[in-house]
Amino acid sequence: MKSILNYIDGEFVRGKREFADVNPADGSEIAQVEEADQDVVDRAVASARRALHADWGRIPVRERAALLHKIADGIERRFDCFVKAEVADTGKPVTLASRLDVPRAAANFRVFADLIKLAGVESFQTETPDGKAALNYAERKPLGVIGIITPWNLPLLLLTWKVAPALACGNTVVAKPSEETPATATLLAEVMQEAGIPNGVYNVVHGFGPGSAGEFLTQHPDVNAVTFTGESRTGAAIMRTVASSVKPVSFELGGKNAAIVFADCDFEETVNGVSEAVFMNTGQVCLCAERVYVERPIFERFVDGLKKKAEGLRLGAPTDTATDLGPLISAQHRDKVLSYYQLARDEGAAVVTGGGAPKFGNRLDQGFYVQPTIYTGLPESARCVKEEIFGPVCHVAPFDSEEEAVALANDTKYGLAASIWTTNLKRGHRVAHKMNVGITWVNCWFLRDLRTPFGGVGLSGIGREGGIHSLNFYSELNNICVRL
Ligand code: NAD
Ligand code: 6OH
Repeated sequence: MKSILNYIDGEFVRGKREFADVNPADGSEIAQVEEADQDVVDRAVASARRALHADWGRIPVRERAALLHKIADGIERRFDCFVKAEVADTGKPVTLASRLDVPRAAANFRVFADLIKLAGVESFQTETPDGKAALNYAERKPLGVIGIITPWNLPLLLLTWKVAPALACGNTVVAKPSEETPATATLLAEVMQEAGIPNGVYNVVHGFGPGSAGEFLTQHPDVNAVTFTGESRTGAAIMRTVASSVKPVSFELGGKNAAIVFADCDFEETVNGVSEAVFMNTGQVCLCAERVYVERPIFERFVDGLKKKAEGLRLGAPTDTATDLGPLISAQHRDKVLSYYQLARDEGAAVVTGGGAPKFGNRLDQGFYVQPTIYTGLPESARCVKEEIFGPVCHVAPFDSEEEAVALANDTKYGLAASIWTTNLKRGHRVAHKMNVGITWVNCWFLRDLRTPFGGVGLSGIGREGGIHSLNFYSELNNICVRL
């Protein structure tokens, strides 16, 4: 059986305990993962600190950027390996990993390599009371050792989304990938070695959250900042852990995102777009739309169109290029999503399609599949309309006016993303301005430009990453004021 190892100071190291890495498509065991205990995490943090004080923060930006491009080259060279590992760990269709996850991992390194070369700093010429002047300019310094904690839904994409800007800014990192999807973080360590990244710059510790590597890392006194993507509740726990040492945090958390469909939308394009927004990655994307609001004149027709799309999605083996939807990540998550399917019925929903688990009659029956599911008829107060389910499911409700649609979309404690579907661009802009979220798409969804701010309001997160926002989080700015 294959072992997935921690990576510390340029070496692959074991822990004192192991846990199983499971393929969600059939429940089979892929590998044994070496769990990092307190001692292993301490060694990882110490190695990152040594590397910070050695070369990494001081090598010229141009060289650092060139090394980041080499990492991207390495990911591209091992494209098939990364796809295979990601598909086995997550159960996502091979077509999705090839189109989204692995290319984005390489792009994350390329974008931040280029951005750090171009990034300037603020400077101000200040008039002094005696009629003279002073010059203010900010200096960008590494923040230090960054603890990176990431989830299982887009493991490599979300890990590299943080590693790339952190390294670009001269930091060193200790990454703890999700216990469900450990493989690609360790594979990335091999790429780091081949690219010539100095030892200690990129470290990986495997394990769980509380009482394990995640908690050991976030509470470590030598970790200078924590960047986390995952559930809002976990974000709150991490915040409590880092409070006593006042570490800066960047949090990308959950969502209960709305799609607003106006009667004047391009119907076909919108059915396709909303279907993607609800079902991509089996609904396990923080940006997925779980609430769809449709203007009443096209409500029935739209629900029917979305139903046909859902029923046309092929559930199957993730390795099959004909598969549209893979399983959920784990038996536990499957049970959670199925319990929401039951709850929706208990809360009075009408089931448009789905609502259960499929039967394949083969080994996939040991996998964690659920049917793509659409409900209507729930009151806005229903738990299924309020709570993040994180599965291939949405509730569709009608609305009668623009004001009502805005009020419905904003009636949530989350605030990550919204999508608006209309051919009236004036209205598209107007409604977008009223969305209480961090990211609004008009006539598209999950269309990314990595220079743009990315994050959420309310329970959906703290801070923004992307472009200059990432560079600012992963840097300390020292303002220098010189009297002239
Ligand atoms: P999770 O919060 O359960 O786990 C995320 C990571 O945190 C894992 O590595 C886990 O081991 C670690 N962890 C758990 N408890 C911890 C603790 N007390 N201290 C330190 N680390 C701890 O999230 P998940 O189930 O892996 O991912 C799904 C969730 O992530 C959803 O809520 C989804 O919306 C959210 N998400 C948000 C974004 C975003 O950009 N906003 C992106 C992806 C996923
Ligand atoms: C959440 O599941 C998706 C997050 C996506 C990003 O962070 C990104 O940069 O595209």
